[in-house]
Amino acid sequence: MPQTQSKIDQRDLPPFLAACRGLPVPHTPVWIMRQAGRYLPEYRKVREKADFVTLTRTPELAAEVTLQPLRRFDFDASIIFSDIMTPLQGMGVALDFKPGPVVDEPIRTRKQVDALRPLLPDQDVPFVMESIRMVRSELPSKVPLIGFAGSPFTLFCYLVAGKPSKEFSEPRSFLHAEPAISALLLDRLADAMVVYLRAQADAGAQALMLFESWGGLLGPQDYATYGMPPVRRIIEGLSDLDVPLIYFANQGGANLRLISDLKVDVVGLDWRVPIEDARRILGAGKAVQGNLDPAVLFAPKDTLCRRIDDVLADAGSGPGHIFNLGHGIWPETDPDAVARLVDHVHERTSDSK
Ligand code: 1CP
Repeated sequence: MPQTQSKIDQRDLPPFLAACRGLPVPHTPVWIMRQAGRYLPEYRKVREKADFVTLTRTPELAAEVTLQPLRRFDFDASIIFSDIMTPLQGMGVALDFKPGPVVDEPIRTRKQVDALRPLLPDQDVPFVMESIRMVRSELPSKVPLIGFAGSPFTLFCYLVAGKPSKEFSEPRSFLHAEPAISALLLDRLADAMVVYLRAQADAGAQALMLFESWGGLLGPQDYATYGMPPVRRIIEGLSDLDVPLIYFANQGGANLRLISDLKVDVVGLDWRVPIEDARRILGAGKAVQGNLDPAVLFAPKDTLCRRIDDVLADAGSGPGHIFNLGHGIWPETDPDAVARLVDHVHERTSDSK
């Protein structure tokens, strides 16, 4: 009896949530990172009237831009419109978006770490939870909503460097010059992200994603020492929640063996990693998400479809693959290419799994 019951429950799961759990799906679910954004004319129109921070802090506007791509494309998931740096503003960090995050006073001292307030999501960033509730009330049940946060090391990069960078040399040297202050800051960030992600799940987020956007800058030894422990702390802090956790390991190919130890449901991959290799290293217990190079969306239709087929072939015929780009979509992308991508993934994989 309980077995029959669980079969029915599983069949009713939206494809995205089924894939997160490694369960069979009617088609490979697809969504794309930064699916709400500047490549959409309707997003640019909203941005003419409101700056980015106003967008994130006004639930009606955040909900509107979250839903915009869902009106155009048959995506299998949505992601709440916000930013990884938004909760840090709630902890007392003064920053602006130009358009990347720029911190008024980069963190370099113990005193600055001590001055960070513990995050109280309902008090500090209530608009995020309100946006989640609004989006949930409008989304069809087959399209789950993803809540998200930055990984501690990725947030650390912006806090210590104070601005976007390709190499993040200050944060990386700071790890070695000031290991104790670094570890303290990383732990503080982990604790804040636990309460932040829990609050998003309580408000209705059906999956949680952790963006390790800059973890790939760390070699395995430093990733194991500085990158992983605060991620483990977050995973443990969320372990009682029945919400799948996605870990986007940007440029994480060299660290996959270590990542295989993390108790996450899904690992997001960039295009530099063959999915087949990643699956072998990660083991059967984890689903994967990715990993078309966003540049390929600029190819002619036939090539785009062929390259999508290559990603699907790389992912193999087993369950537990969510189609996505290997990183965020570029603002110059033609929205028609996105429509083609979504439709092609669905057509190619319908009832084949
Ligand atoms: O002018 C604008 O419109 C602001 C540009 C912008 C946008 C649209 C920023 C500033 N953030 C966002 C939204 C955003 N950021 C989302 C929205 C939801 C969706 O995907 O549709 C998400 C998930 C993020 C997360 C984020 N912010 C990450 C992790 C994902 C990734 O790209 O690796 C990172 C690294 C950031 C920092 C950030 N915020 C904004 C920018 C331009 C950046 C990148 C800066 C850099 O290059 O280092």
